[in-house]
Amino acid sequence: MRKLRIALVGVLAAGALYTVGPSTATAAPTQAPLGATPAKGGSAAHVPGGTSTDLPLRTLARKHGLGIGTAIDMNALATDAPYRERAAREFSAVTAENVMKWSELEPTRGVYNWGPADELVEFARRNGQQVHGHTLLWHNQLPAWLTSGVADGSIDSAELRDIVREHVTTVVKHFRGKVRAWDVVNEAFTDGNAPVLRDTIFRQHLGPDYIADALRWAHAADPRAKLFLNDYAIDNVNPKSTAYYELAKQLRKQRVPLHGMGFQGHLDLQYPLPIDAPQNLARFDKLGMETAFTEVDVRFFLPVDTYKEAGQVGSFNTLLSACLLTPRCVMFTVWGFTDKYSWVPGFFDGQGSATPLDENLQPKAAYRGLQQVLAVASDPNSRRGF
Ligand code: 9MR
Repeated sequence: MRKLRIALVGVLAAGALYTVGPSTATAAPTQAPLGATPAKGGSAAHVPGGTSTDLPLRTLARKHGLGIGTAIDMNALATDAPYRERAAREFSAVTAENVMKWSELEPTRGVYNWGPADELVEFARRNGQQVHGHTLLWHNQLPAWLTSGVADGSIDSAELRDIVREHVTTVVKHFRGKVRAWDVVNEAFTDGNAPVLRDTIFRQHLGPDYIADALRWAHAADPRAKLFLNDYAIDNVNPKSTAYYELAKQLRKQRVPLHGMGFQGHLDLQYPLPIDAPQNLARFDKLGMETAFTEVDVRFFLPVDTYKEAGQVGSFNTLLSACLLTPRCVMFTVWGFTDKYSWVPGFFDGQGSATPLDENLQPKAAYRGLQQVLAVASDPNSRRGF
């Protein structure tokens, strides 16, 4: 078997060795198996002669008090038994990739379709997983009755406010006690060097305070749920992440119930590695907030080669390491765990291979890298409370 060992340096564990190349579940271990010291309370003990795949990510993450999550595609969960088994085995948290979005939950005004989301919650319960709720307010995947009603003026600003309050309240109450945390507002800011609140129907008709209002409504509906804002391209310290930092500071000063900041982490090898993610997360942590990577994947232009694979290992682990370095970084979630169902090829022409497992659900170098960092990290932040 072709094997190439590459030393990755930099922000990653300096000098750590990554085995890069085709990997199979039966490959002979090239070094002592990971997690030779079983995680405290861990059930998956070291298997003599076994490979690193014998220790699922959720087991390795337990000693850090860190939730390891994935987005779940409900069609795949319904039809693909190996997908279901992997999802249960590897992850301690799940996020609905689509079925908790407004267009899915309320396709017809006043008629809620809870079925698929309830199935996910039940799957999580059976497998001892937490549910990360995604998402209450987003300018995408809104129901057509809502967007067309606002557009043609049949829903005016006062009515929209009532509808939004009702939606937030109904959804959060429905899942009360079953959803650990909510992405209350998703992708509220514009991109670029001078981010402002996006010109969504919420911003237009409810005013800039719609974020504070939504947080208060969600908190009233489930006082125990952790309430997050969530966005992409904010992994580094940059104008957009700073806009969130300023907003979070202000909201918390006003005692608005904002508890967490979600960093999506959709990375692309053609852009710089977000190496100041630790400093970025630290400033939110200092505000007393939880942080989380909520939608991590690492895309690149196909075909796959060894260098891109190595770059992908580094990208995943830059974010994972930033999370481990942050006392209240509670969760590291991938946006799909297998290339079989990833959203990436459908959205970015020519790109793909963005998740830790290949299309046959076999571990890639990226998966091995996550295992290694979880196994070797000496982490003083094990009381994250996930
Ligand atoms: O992965 C989701 C894909 O299946 C949907 O078609 C798409 C619709 O906009 O949303 C994707 O998930 C997005 C997430 O909800 C918010 N952050 C960006 C994600 C990728 O687009």
